[in-house]
Amino acid sequence: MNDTVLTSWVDGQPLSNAGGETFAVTNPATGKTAYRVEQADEAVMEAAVQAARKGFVAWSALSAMERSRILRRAADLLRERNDELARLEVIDTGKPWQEASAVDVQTGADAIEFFAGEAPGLEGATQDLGGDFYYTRREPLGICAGIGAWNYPLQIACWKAAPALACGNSMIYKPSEETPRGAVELARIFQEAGVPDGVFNVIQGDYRAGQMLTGHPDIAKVSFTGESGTGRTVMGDAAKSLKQVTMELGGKSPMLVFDDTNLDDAVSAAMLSNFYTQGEICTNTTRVFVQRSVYDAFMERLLQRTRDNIVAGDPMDPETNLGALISERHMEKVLGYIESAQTEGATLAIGGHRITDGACAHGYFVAPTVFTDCTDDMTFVREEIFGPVMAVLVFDDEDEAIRRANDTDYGLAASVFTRDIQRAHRVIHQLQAGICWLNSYGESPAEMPVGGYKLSGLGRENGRATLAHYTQIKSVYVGMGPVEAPF
Ligand code: TXE
Repeated sequence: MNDTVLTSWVDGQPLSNAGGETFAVTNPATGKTAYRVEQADEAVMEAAVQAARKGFVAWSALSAMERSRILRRAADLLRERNDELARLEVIDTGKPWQEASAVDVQTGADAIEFFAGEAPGLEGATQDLGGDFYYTRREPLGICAGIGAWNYPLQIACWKAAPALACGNSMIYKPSEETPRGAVELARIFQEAGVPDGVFNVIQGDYRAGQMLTGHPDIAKVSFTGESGTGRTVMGDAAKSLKQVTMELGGKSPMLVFDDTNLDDAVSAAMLSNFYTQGEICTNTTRVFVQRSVYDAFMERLLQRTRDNIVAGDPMDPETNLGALISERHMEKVLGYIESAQTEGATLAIGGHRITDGACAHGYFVAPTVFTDCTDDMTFVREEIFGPVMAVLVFDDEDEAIRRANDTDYGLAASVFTRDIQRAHRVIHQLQAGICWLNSYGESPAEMPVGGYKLSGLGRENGRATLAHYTQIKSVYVGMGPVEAPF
């Protein structure tokens, strides 16, 4: 694969830059260059805007039913090609095959199918005003930009394209420079499904390509997925031309394990929300608060299952359930947090090191890591690590747990484990988080809106609520009589 160069995809075909600048994409599991990609330049960006403008005219002129039929075909094509698309995601992300083949493509296709179904239901309202009347129209915004993160490349592209296109908009999408390929595969599938050329375009590159999107006056909206710090920069740049924004940002989410819960379920959720996708999931509940009376039993189960049930290795091996972190730089960042946890006094219960044996020899693998004796003020307890590093904390009573869980600038997700139904809802309703799980973790169906409170974001993705972020309401007042005037 090393000799192929991936380009941007504009107006239904590959488009090269003028200067020939390229960057390498590394396979995180092998540390080797998988392929090279061209950095989009101003000319590519301008061509993408022209194409998106043309595509918008054609696409928004179709009826919602016509758009719906085409998007449903795209969802079917994604599912038909699940395995080949999942393999590409594994090469780009280093995540295990057993995840990519079961989750990444499916959840992308689900979102496209969901919003294809919502499109024909988009409607305005009308009200009789005693003779005169008004009606409203839900109109598309025009050209929308999407900027993606690297942990779920194809899914994130689908979650942004689905509502945008269902509502009649066109899109210019920039995937993360770490994982450029999924978005181009999606563009090809949209074309094959019947989406007119120019409706979904992909520009490749690092933050410079992202800045071309946030700064372009003809782009009406930016939907961003990434770190909270980057999100604030993106929102600031988008504000200059008053673009609407959706921000899906970082988190440092809590899990509360009360003494009456099924501990095996709680341990499953704690492991899912720290080790699945090797901890590179924004909604991860990485602060695990356990009620004191069940702490020993919880820890015994957690450490036994972490010791016995996690298989790090070649991500394409179906047995592997812990893959490689996205890059050497990110691995060093995660190892740095592990170091700081120990210097700040936390006890390393398991893991804490890079894995380099066998198939992991040249990849960026970090062992599943659990710290105990943690305090809320420790750096690794307050900051997002985005790696397989769990902080276990102990609490005594409900009010203390809620106060400590909310003691963060983030507000993305939370999960609560208890069999007491009144306590469950009483606690969940007090947690400052936009995505909450009760006796579960991680499920994110296309029907359910997701998004953060506080520094974890603005707006929502998935669910009917998201349609509001991709349409604008026009009110039309109809005068049925003479225009009365004092002049
Ligand atoms: O983010 P980065 P990453 C978050 C997750 C973590 C982060 C990891 O919590 O914090 O994403 O992804 C582009 N102007 N979520 O490291 O570095 C950059 O090229 C315009 C939350 O990729 O912020 C990339 O395409 N664009 C999410 C994208 O921004 C810029 C779920 C993100 O880069 C730019 C998944 C700039 N100035 C991950 N700088 C959720 N909440 O759902 C960078 N980019």
